[in-house]
Amino acid sequence: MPNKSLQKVAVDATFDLRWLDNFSDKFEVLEFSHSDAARMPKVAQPLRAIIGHSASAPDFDLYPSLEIFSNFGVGYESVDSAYAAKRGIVVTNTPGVLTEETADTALGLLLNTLRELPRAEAYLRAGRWKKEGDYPLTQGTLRGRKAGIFGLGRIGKAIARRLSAFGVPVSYCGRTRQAELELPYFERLVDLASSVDILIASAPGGASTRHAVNAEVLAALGPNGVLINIGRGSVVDEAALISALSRGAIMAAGLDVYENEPQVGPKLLSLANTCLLPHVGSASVATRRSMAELAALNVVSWIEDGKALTPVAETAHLAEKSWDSGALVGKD
Ligand code: A2R
Repeated sequence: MPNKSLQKVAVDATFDLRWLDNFSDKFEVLEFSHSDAARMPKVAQPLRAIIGHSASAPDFDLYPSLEIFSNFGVGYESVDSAYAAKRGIVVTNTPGVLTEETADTALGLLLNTLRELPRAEAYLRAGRWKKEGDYPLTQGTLRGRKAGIFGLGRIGKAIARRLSAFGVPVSYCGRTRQAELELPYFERLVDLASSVDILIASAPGGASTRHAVNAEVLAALGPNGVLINIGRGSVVDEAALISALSRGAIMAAGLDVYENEPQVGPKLLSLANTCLLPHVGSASVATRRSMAELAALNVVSWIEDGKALTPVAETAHLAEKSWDSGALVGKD
């Protein structure tokens, strides 16, 4: 049995340890919140692993012995994985286990936005049905629409499968055409937007997608168009979106993610043609548990077998520990 005091793992306090059977028996677990991360080094050395949500280059530099950063979530743009790669630290994420849940949420959000179902329920609960009569007919409907997906990856494809079952044709935009798919492909987002009346963003965050959905794309989507964002808030230029919604340049928007979470500005909140969710795409007990298990299994597998299970692309070459590396000798 390895010495537990040499198996120090720091875990973000928002991560529910009760989901991880035996995890605390194997490792010395140090819980931290973002505000105490800077104090951690005093107690955390030699730290081997972190399970968390974000890490900058200076964060990584606090921990010279760190071997693995296990990101709780599939999106990892808030982890400086390029710097981690330089330092020889493997970064992992939780792909796959949240795909279907997030796609379900996207379809719910789309229907709620078009058919105003949350507003209709609020109308009933306020006693207005009995007093004022039927809820007004909705301008929005899914019938007769065409959808475009920005970021046709695991989640995007799961959304496309659902849309297909709903009888909605799908096309997509991404950096590369996926030759094995028969769906129409658009290299430019503005061209995708002008050919559909539902635009669904399920692309990752980060510099390469920042404000990809801008005023030009929203204008191309047009006055009958609906925007759904289930990926990352940074992908949409929120000021341009508010302007488009206020002017009727697009019809409506359904958002699960925002530029400055958990702040949602008063302008967005005041617009009647929005359906706003508090980043709940994957937020069921079962799915968060699966994500927690995968995040923890990456750490267990790394420390016990020298293998990271789901490394991110930038650190994929580090996914198998080199046991004869001088830097690692004596750590077990
Ligand atoms: O561009 P491609 O062909 O590599 O396709 C990926 C696309 N994508 C982009 N599209 C346009 N511009 C970019 N700069 C760009 N970077 C990536 O997004 C791929 O089709 C899709 C991402 O798919 P996956 O890697 O399979 O991620 P998954 O599991 O679907 O999650 C998507 C995002 C996460 O990154 C979180 O931000 C959020 O959903 O939960």
